Amino acid sequence: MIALINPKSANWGFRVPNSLLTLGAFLEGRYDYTIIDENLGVNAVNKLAKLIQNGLKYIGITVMPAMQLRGAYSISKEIKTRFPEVNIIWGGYFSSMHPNTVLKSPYIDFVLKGHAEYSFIELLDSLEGKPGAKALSQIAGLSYKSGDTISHNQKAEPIDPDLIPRLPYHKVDVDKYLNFGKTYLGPRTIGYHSSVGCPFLCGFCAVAGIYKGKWLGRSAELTASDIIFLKEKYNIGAVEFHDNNFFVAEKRVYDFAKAVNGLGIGWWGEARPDTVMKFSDETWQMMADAGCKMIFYGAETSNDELLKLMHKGGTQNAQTLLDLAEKSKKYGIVPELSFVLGNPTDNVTRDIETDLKFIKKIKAINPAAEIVIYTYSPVNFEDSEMSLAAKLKGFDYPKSLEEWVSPKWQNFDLRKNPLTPWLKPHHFKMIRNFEKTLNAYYPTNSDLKIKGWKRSVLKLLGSWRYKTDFYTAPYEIMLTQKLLKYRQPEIEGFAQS
Ligand code: B12
Ligand code: SF4
Repeated sequence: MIALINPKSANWGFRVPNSLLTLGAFLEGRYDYTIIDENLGVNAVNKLAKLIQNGLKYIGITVMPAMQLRGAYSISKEIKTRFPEVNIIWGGYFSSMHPNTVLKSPYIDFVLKGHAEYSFIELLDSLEGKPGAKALSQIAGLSYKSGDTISHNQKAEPIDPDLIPRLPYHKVDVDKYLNFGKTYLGPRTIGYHSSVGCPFLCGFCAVAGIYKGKWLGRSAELTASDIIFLKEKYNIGAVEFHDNNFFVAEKRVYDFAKAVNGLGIGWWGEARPDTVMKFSDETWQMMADAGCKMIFYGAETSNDELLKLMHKGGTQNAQTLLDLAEKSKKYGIVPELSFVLGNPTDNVTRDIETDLKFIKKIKAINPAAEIVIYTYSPVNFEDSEMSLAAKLKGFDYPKSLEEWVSPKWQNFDLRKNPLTPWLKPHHFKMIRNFEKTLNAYYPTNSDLKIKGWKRSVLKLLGSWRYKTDFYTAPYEIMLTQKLLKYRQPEIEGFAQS
């Protein structure tokens, strides 16, 4: 028996644990396994302690930064201290980016970096001593330790998504995830992953660091057939495509949209502005007709020079974003534009101010556009100029898991406080005060609780500040935010695309 653990990943929402279901799809018929999801209120340690008494030897934990990392660390620490013979295996983005730091901890035995559909089984076969099993040193993507030495094997290549069988949804209580609440996209929203990687190499993005410009998509036919299955079996009403870049191939998007047109499903995905601006009007129309309600874009900045420093690639520039705002308005597909401010440039204040003005320009063209503002947090992407610039300016990562799970670094992970020495408190205030005013003057459409009079009150409050560019100390807005409990438009956006 193997236990796959999804430590709690957020306070405000969760979706079916696709990372673990994907591993499960390959374990089916080979190893007996169970999925334990702390997002559903289960205490993983208690469950694991019982399973270990009944012979459980292997625990696989999926680890994203922040809250999930904290949970993964405390589960591993408690289990390893009480049951040192159990093997603890970490996978997922955090461990893939920081395998040395993870394995320096006495509580984790193995890290599988990147995609692990096959390597997880190879590791289990090897530990079980199955005939013909590979030696640890031959398993792609594996990092392991012997004594004080940590070894890293060559990288595991992502597999063709068409080879992934339909996920074993029967292993989780799908209804519990679907009943989590109505989203802007519709009722009973499910998360689905239809491609891996991304063809671009943006210097601030964890995806680029892991996939190095590789993208592989599940065919439109298989993707649509899974969605139709989910509609028939679980009556889903909406889909969030969690792909890093769902819209890479126009034909795949068109064919998928055509196949689900008429099902009455709302959907959302992540795209690059320059890619979709090259789509034909026919594709845009098909997307709109088939229920595409909102698209998340990595707008990043209006500074074309900075885009080059970011290695954004493609043909994206400030004009692309203005054209995109216009086009999205025409087809009624809300653009959710994510900006990254506070980059390591020679004039941080000027660059932030320029972007804030630009955001107002976008809103003037398309008031429905949602704006998400992140502050630049370096990712472990050694060959990028941005990472180098960050290091030269005095930034470095924690060297232990204990430090990573401290409140200071948890805020870094959540992009609340990037801890970059060039971003001073006044920069931070400037960004957050603007954001508060913007979200009052234009309350987000995706917050279903803010309707009618609440919207009017907020708009009125934000109005004079927004029109006079005076954002300092917006206490009245902060108080209203507390009273009305409205939120920033960031929940629909998972990644920086
Ligand atoms: C869905 C999602 C979420 C959901 C989680 C939903 C859930 N299950 O409950 C929510 C919304 C909660 C979330 C939150 C956050 N997320 Co998130 N999230 C994603 C997203 C979009 C999809 C993950 C997914 O399901 N992938 C599908 C599966 C099939 O792929 P996979 O996870 O890579 O799994 C494979 C391998 O990694 C490996 N693997 C994974 N787990 C395990 C476990 C074991 C044991 C093994 C052996 C292998 C293994 O094998 C799998 C199959 O090959 C990714 C981006 C992406 N497209 O992957 C970001 C992503 C993982 N998130 C990220 C981040 C930063 C966050 C946040 C910390 C911050 C934020 N502002 O978004 C928050 C944390 C919130 C908190 N309070 O702590 C980053 C991580 C980057 C990094 N530097 O490490 C990503 C990559 C987005 C990005 N591009 O920046 N997220
Ligand atoms: S930021 Fe978006 S486009 Fe750039 S590498 Fe990451 S996922 Fe791809």
